[in-house]
Formats: sequence, C-alpha cells, structure tokens
Amino acid sequence: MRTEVGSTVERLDRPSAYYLSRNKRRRDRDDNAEEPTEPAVDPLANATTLYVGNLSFYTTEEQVHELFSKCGEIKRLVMGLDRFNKTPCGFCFVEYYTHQDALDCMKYIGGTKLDERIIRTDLDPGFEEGRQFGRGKSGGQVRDEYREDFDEGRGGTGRALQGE
Ligand code: GTA
Repeated sequence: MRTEVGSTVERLDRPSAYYLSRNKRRRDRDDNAEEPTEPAVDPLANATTLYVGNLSFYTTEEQVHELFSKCGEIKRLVMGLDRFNKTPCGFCFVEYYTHQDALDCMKYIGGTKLDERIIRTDLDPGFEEGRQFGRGKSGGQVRDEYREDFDEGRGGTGRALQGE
C-alpha cells in the first residue's frame, strides 16, 4: 500500500524499509564494497522501538501515549523536536518492553489516523540521545525542507520555501 504524505510518497507496509535502504545506499556508494559473505545481523530482529512519522506539530505527548498504549505498555516515549527551538517537529520514538508489542503496533496502529493525519510507523534499532532532534538546516525534519505543499499541521509550506 502507498499513501501520499505531503509531496513525499511513503510506504506503509514495509517495516524496515528505512534501514534496509540506508544500508543499500551505503553499499552502492562504495564501489569497492564486497557483498557480505555472511548474512548481517538484522538490527531490527528484536526491535522494541518504533519511529512514528507524519505527526502534526500540535499533537501532544499525551495523545501519542494514549494511542500507542493500546498495543502494550510503553517503556519510553521521546518526542521529536526542532533542534533550535525545541518544539515538536512531527515525529517521535515509542519504545515498548517487548518486540511483539512493537510488531502489533506496526500492524494495528501504523497507517491509522491521529489528529486527522495518517501516521507512519517504522521499526527502529533503538533510540540514542540526539536522535530526537530534526536534522534539517532549519532545525526540523529534512523532509519538511523539501515539501512544496501547504500543510497546516506541519507549519504551512516547506521550510525552504518559507526562507525565499
Ligand atoms: N527508524 O523512516 C524512518 C525514519 N525517518 C524518516 C527519520 N528517522 C527514522 N527512523 C526510522 N525510520 O533520528 C529518524 C532519523 C532521526 C530522526 C529525524 O528521525 O534517524 P530527520 O530530521 O532526518 O527526518 O530525522 P527525515 O527528514 O524524516 O529523515 P529522512 O527521511 O531520513 O531524510 C533524511 C535524508 O533524506 C536526507 O539525506 C535528505 O537529503 C533526504 N530527503 C528527505 N526527504 C527528501 C525529499 N522530499 N526530497 C529529497 N531528499 C529528501
């Protein structure tokens, strides 16, 4: 299944696409890289953390907690923040106690609506300090700098257009 999220097409049914494609991109960049002789350890095999994307900037931690608690007890919830002004910038990490709860969440909550937006969940190898901050030049998510549509829940037009 595919869904249009702003100008970005995101896949909702491929749990580990983000990390798989990053690894493939790295291999493709390095011409001399040999194909691994042994299968790599899958960093998502026992993942208990989910990345949650396409949140409204106005969705609160309490709302996220309430929804994601439906699939299991939450160990930790980290809101994604603009790295300059420390306000929510449209994503978060949800950590469960068990891998099964994370899988259930992918199945039952990923692709559903929160605050009238279709949210995207992706298995994640685990939160590390610093990852809660947007990596875009403006401080928010990189994807918000490329956006050309008007998305009221995510600050209007993309940051690059705002700067023009
Ligand atoms: N597990 O799908 C994900 C995921 N995403 C999308 C972001 N994170 C994710 N984690 C998992 N799965 O900790 C995590 C990151 C980081 C935090 C914030 O969220 O590991 P970000 O600020 O970079 O957010 O990350 P963004 O923009 O959603 O991340 P993404 O998609 O990785 O984009 C970064 C790269 O893609 C950049 O190289 C950028 O040049 C390019 N890019 C992104 N969007 C576009 C676009 N529309 N057009 C062209 N290039 C784009």
